[in-house]
Amino acid sequence: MGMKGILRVVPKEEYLLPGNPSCPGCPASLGLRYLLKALGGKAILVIPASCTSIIVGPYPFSSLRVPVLNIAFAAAASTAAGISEALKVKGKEGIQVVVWAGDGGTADIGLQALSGAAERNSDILYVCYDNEAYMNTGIQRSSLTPYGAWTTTTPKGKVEEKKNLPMIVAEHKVPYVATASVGYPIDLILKVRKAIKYRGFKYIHLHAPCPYGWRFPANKTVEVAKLAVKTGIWVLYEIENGKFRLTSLSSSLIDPSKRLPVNKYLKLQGRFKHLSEEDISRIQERVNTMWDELMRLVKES
Ligand SMILES: Cc1ncc(C[n+]2csc(CCOP(=O)(O)OP(=O)(O)O)c2C)c(N)n1
Ligand SMILES: [Mg+2]
Repeated sequence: MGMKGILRVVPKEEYLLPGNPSCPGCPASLGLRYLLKALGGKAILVIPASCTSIIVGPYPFSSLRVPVLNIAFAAAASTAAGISEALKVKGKEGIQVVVWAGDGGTADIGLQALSGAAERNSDILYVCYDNEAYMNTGIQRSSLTPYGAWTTTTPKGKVEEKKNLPMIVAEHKVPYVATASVGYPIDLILKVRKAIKYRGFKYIHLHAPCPYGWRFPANKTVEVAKLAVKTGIWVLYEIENGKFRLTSLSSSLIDPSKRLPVNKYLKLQGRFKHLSEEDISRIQERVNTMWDELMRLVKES
C-alpha cells in the first residue's frame, strides 16, 4: 500500500485527548497517537510508571479514549499477558492488549516480566518508547542511554554502550520484532498493523527523541528522530518469524556513502555537547561496525 493508501486507512479520530500534561514536543505523546490510530482504538493499554503515566493522568481522569491500567514498574508484561488470557476466556476477540513502556521500564526493571512473556509467547503487543533515560524522574541513565550521553547520573557522559534490546527480544524467537521511530509515522503504523496480525508476542522498539532530556528545542523532535535514522545510528528493521529485513529508509543506507555523518545528529543535542572529536569518531566507528554486522544479517536472510 502506498503512502496515500495508508493515510486513507489511518483513522482521523484522536484517541489521545488534547489538554494532557505532556511537555512541548513530547515524543511519547506522538508515538501514542500513532499507535492508537493504527489500532483504531481497539486496545487495552498497560502502562508502567513513566512519563506516560503522567500524560494519561490520575484516576478517575484519563487523556486516553481506551481502557488503561497503570501498573507497577516491574509487572507490565505479565499483567498484559494475564489480561490477554482473561479476554480469551471471556471469548472477546479483536481487542489488542498493549504494553506501552519506557526504556527504563522495559530494558531495566521490567526486563524479567518481558522475557517471561516473550518466552511463553503471550499474545500481546509490547511497545517500548525509547527516550534513552528515566525522564519522568529527572533524566537518569538507563541501560538504553547511549554511549557518551549526559544524564543527571552520568554528568561526564555515559561510559557504557546502549543495550541492544530488540535483538535480545528477537532471541526469544517470537513471531514479530520491529524497530520504528516517531519521525516516521507511516512506517510505525504499518508495523503496528502487521504486528497485530500475529498471535503471540509482538515487540516494537520505538525511538523517541525527548527535547527535555536530550536538550534540544521542542520543535525539533521529528528532525532529531529523522537524523537518527539518516545517520544510521537508529536502524529501522523488522524480524518476522526469524527473518530479518531492513525497512523504509534504512534499506537505502546499505551503501555507507548514503549515511550522514553521526555528528549531524549528535550536534543538535545538548546531551552530547561535551563530546571530544575522539568520542565522536568512536561513535562513528561503532555505527560503521554495527552496519557491517547488519549486512551479515541481510545476507543470511
Ligand atoms: C519500583 C519503582 N521504582 C522507581 C519508581 C520511580 N519512577 C517512576 S517513573 C520512573 C522513570 C521511568 O523511566 P522510563 O521507563 O524510561 O520512562 P520515561 O519516564 O522516560 O517515560 C521512575 C524511576 C517507581 N515508580 N517504581
Ligand atoms: Mg525513558
